[in-house]
Amino acid sequence: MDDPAGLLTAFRAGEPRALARAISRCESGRGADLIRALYPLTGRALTVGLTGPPGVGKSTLSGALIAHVRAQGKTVGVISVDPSSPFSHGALLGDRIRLLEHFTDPDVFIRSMASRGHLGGLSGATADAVSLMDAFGKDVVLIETVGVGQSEIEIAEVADTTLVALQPGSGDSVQVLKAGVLEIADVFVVNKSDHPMALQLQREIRSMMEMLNYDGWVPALVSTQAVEGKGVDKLWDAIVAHDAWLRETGALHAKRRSAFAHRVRQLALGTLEGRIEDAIAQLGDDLDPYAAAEIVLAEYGVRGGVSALGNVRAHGDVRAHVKGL
Ligand SMILES: Nc1nc2c(ncn2[C@@H]2O[C@H](COP(=O)(O)OP(=O)(O)OP(=O)(O)O)[C@@H](O)[C@H]2O)c(=O)[nH]1
Ligand SMILES: [Mg+2]
Repeated sequence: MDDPAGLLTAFRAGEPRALARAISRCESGRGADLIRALYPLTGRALTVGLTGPPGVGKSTLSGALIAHVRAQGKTVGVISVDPSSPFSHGALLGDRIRLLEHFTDPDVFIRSMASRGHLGGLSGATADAVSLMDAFGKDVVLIETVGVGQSEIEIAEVADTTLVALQPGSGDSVQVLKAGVLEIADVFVVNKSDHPMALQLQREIRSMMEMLNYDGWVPALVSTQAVEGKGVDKLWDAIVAHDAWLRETGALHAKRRSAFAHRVRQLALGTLEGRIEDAIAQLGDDLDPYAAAEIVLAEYGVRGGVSALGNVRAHGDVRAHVKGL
C-alpha cells in the first residue's frame, strides 16, 4: 500500500486503511493523482454539511444521525473539521468520545481534519476527503464544521445539503444567523429542544426566514434533542426531502457544477497565490506597484496592463477565465 498503485488497488478493494491513507496523501498535497483516478467513481453519496456555533451539539447530532442512518443499513463517512484554533482541542477530544461507539463499526469511517486553506476557508483537502469517501462507496458523507468564520459558509459549496444547528438561549445563534449563515441553510436544526427558550428560537428563525424571498427550496425547521436522539428521524426526513427536491428540479446538477467551479477556483487561485508570493519575494526595491505586478504576472505568461479593478487588461484576463469556469 506504500506505492500509489498499491494504494489504489487496496482502495478499490474497499480497505478502510487505504481510504485513511488516501486522505492523508491529499492532506499533504500529494493527492492529485489519486483524485484523478477515483473522480469518475464520485457523485453517488449523499453529502451533508453540518455547521453551527461551538457547543450547539453538532457532534452529538452527528452521532445520532450516524446511528439512524446505520439502522437503515447505509454506510457513513464523517469528516470533522478542526478549525485549527487552540480552543478546539478539547472539543476534538469531546468529539472522539461522543463518536466512540461508532469507531468499531467498519461501515462508519470517521476522520478529523484541519481547516484553513490558502484562502481562509475549508482546505481543498476537505473536498478531496469528501470525494474519496464518496468514491469508496459511502452512502452518506457528513461534514461537521464549527461556525467560527469563512468555513461555515463554505460548507455549502462542498455539501449537497447544509444543516445549520442552533441552540436556544444563546446570543451566539442569532449572531450566526446575521453573519450570512441564514442564506446557506437548507435545514435549520434547533437542538437542545429541552431548553425553555427553544420555542422562542424557532420563532426567531421563522421571522428571519420571512425576510428572505426564497425562490425554490424553503429551508426546513427541525427541532432535536440530540443527547436523547429525539427528532433525529425528522431531521433525516428533512435531509432526504431536500435531496429529493434537488434531484427532481435539476438543482442538484447546478449545485454540483457550482461546487466544482468553487473547487477549481480554489485550486487555481491557491496555486497562483503561492507562485505570486514567490515572485514578489524576488522583486527589487525600485519599482512602482503597477510595474511590479506586471512583472510578476509576466512570469506566468500573463501580459498587458494591470488595473486596480482587478482585471488584467489585454491578453490573459485571469479573473474572467477563472469566473467563467
Ligand atoms: N440539554 C441538551 N444538551 C445537549 C443536547 N445535545 C448536545 N448537548 C450537550 O451539549 C454539549 C456540546 O455538545 P457537542 O455535541 O460537543 O457540541 P458541538 O457543537 O459538536 O461542539 P464543538 O465541536 O465544540 O463546536 C455537550 O455537553 C452535549 O452533551 C441536547 O439536545 N440537550
Ligand atoms: Mg463537535
